[in-house]
Order: sequence, then C-alpha cells, then structure tokens
Amino acid sequence: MSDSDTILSALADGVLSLTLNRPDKLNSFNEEMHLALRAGFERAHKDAQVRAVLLTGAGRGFSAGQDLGDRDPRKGTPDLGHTIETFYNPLLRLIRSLEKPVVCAVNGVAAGAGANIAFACDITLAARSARFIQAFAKIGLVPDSGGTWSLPRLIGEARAKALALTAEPLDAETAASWGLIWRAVDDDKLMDEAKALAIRLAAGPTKGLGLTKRAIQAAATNSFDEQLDLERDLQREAGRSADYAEGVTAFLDKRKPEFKGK
Ligand code: T3D
Repeated sequence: MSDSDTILSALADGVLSLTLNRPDKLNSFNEEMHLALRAGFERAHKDAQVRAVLLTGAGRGFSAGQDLGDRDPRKGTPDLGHTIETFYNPLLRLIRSLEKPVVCAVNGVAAGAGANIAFACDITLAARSARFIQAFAKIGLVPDSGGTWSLPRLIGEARAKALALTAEPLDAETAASWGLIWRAVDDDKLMDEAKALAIRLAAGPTKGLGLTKRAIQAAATNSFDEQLDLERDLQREAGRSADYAEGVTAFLDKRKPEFKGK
C-alpha cells in the first residue's frame, strides 16, 4: 500500500474508502496520486476484508482530470499515449475487473479523466451541485479513461458526441436522468448516503455481487446466446458459494442472512 497523502485510505465495515486528496488542484492527477490510487485498488483486489470500495474527493471538487501543471508544452512534448498506457488504463482496468462493488461519490466538479473515472465505477452518486465536463475538447485532446466507450453505451451516440465535442458542463440531475450516474443527492446528504450504500453492499453476498458485475459488463460484447451461457456458468459458481447457502437458509428460517463474502 502506498503511504502517499494524495490518497486518503481507510477500511471500516468492509468498505475501503479512497479519497482523492489534492484539493488545492481540484484533485487533478499527478503521478504520485495515480500510483497511490492504483495501490488502493490493488489492495481491494487482494484483501478479503475489503468487500466494497467508496471513491470520493476531498474539498470542493471530485477531480479535474490530469494535472495540467505537469503538461506545460513550453517544457517539451509529453507522450500522452505513454501516460495513458502507464497510468490511466491500468487504473480503469483495475476498477472494472474488481469483483466487488465500487461506489463513487462525486462531491463536486468532475472534469476530463475525473468524469470518466466516475462513470467507470459501479454505482455513482453525485452532489446536486456537481457537474461533469468532458474537458478534453477544450485542450485539443480525445476523451480517455474509457469515456469514448462508456459515454455512447450509457447515453447514446448523439449525447456522447455533444458532450465530448462541446465540453459543456452537465449538471448532476441531468446526468442521473440520462443514466450516466445512479442518483443526484442533496449536497449535505451525499457522503452519508454513499457510505450507507457502500456499507450495505459490503455486508452483501460479495461473490454473487462480483459475478453479477462480471455478467453485466460482459453483455457489452456478448451475443444473447453467449450471455445466456455465461449466466448459466456464473449461476453455477454462485450456487456453490457459502453466501448462497446462507441466503436460502436464512429465507427458510425467516431470519436476516449473515453473509460472509464467500
Ligand atoms: O496528460 C495526459 O496524461 C493525458 C490524459 C489526460 C486526461 C485528462 O484529464 S485531460 C483534461 C485535463 N483537465 C482539464 O482540462 C480541466 C482543467 N480544469 C478546468 O477546466 C477547471 O478548473 C474546472 C472546470 C475543472 C473547474 O473550474 P473552477 O472555476 O471551479 O475552478 P478553477 O478556479 O479553474 O480551479 C481551481 C484550482 O484548481 C486552480 O488553481 P489556483 O488558481 O487556485 O491555484 C486551478 O488552476 C486548479 N486546477 C483545476 N484543474 C486543474 C488544476 N490544476 C492542474 N490541473 C488541472 N487539471
């Protein structure tokens, strides 16, 4: 685990909370924060005590994407393909491949990669005052962090193109009504609601939830027949889990299940 203070990390109630912590730079990403966030998600993959992740930002913003202070063209031309390959893509792959729920609480503006990281999480809530900006167009770049994949899938090509080509901000309520995020929440209730959701998910049947995430994500490329076959295989796996046995036993005994995440 990285000991950088650019990411605040805490494990409680089965929830690993990861807080982007460069508030004076609107939590924009430098290399140190990238490495620390990656270490957090790597821990979530390996540590059985982690049964859900809660990602949020410190201060008034969620994340303004790449730290442009590290990209001054007067100091040379960076190889952005290299930074995407080295930093952003591994992070996005870690989030999507984690077979545990990732809740994202967007506490303020989410721009550039910051917006697309939020869209890659499993359940994203946003403060009503938050806004999402595909800021790339303002500086001559292409949406990254999976944005060109997730935007058309979540909201269709017309809206995806308009957001990406104009870089106009999208408010949280519209983002929710379009299906880009799960819910817009009153600012002062955001963290309570996101924490409660993450704790609830962490107390759930982690194996089954993880397989559900895998199945829904696979639907993006599978045919209907392939998806039916996948559901069969994953249901077989889920049916062998201790949490399935506990869920059915608890139902039959008319009591609350106590899932162990196994
Ligand atoms: O480079 C690669 O590796 C390729 C990958 C790229 C991924 C990307 O994310 S590219 C997109 C980069 N992000 C942006 O272009 C967004 C830039 N920021 C903004 O457009 C605005 O800051 C916001 C719309 C996000 C918020 O506006 P506002 O008015 O609420 O805040 P502000 O005053 O602009 O920013 C507050 C402070 O944060 C300010 O610092 P100061 O003046 O108080 O010392 C500002 O400079 C700093 N800040 C905001 N965004 C960034 C940043 N500093 C560095 N990098 C930033 N991206």
